[in-house]
Amino acid sequence: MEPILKEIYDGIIDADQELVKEKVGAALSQGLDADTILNQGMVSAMTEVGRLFEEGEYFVPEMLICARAMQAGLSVLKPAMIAANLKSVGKVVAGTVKGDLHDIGKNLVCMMLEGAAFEIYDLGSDVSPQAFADKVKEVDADFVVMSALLTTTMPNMKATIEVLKEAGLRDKVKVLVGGAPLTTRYCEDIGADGYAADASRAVTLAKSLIGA
Ligand code: B1M
Repeated sequence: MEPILKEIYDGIIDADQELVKEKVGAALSQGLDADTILNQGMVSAMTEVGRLFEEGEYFVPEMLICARAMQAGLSVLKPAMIAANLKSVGKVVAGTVKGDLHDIGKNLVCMMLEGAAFEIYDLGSDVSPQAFADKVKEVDADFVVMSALLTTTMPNMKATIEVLKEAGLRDKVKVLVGGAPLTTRYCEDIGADGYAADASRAVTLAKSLIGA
């Protein structure tokens, strides 16, 4: 690996936002292409962060600050990515379901998916079923990612799936769900395509569903 890519990789794992921004800028100045910087320097680092989380070495706070360092680097890289016309792996419409204001986990999932080259349309929190469906139609999405942290708002995931069905959009998208009170069983019961327990697993799941 190029030394500058290793510095970006280590910077993300150490959650050093300023260093990551500086080194991504330096890598671009050295003539490295956006694809190489993204995949070798950044996505691989987030994969390692996910592994450290799954092994119990990193916890949510570490994962969150590493994701912020990744986002900081992406803000520098984004113009070059657009210029290089990097193909996104898939379009994701994401949000926390209606009635639910918890957005930290959903933001983390969005950051990790964005880091894995998914194109994110983040609708925020308290998102109505109709708003999900409207955005899916507008951007021709490949995925709907829903988060719920309250047992009382979990049923709004099913309501969203129903609206997608009524709009004739259900077969065009993969519906992924997550959030602390969710289970695989609940995911199956409401007819979603997959459940992920955390942000790292959400990336693995989304990639597996499109064979990426
Ligand atoms: Co509230 N809250 N909260 N809260 N809050 C919980 C969820 C609660 C468990 C606390 C408790 O009682 N122990 C409880 C829910 C009980 C229940 O329903 N069974 C609760 C309650 C009751 C409430 C209120 C009703 C309190 C009140 O007003 N009386 C109220 C509801 C407001 C509303 O939403 N309408 C409320 C409000 C709030 C705050 C606004 C103060 C704040 C949220 C701020 C924000 O998000 N911007 C808040 C917080 C911070 C929490 C706790 C303490 C922390 C949640 C969090 O951010 N965790 C929470 C207790 C807890 O979870 N320990 C609690 C960190 C985050 C990174 O984890 O969101 O689980 P998490 O996301 C993980 C995974 O779940 C997964 O990946 C993430 C990262 O690995 N994941 C997905 C999440 N979404 C995914 C989607 C996917 C895949 C994976 O799609 C594929």
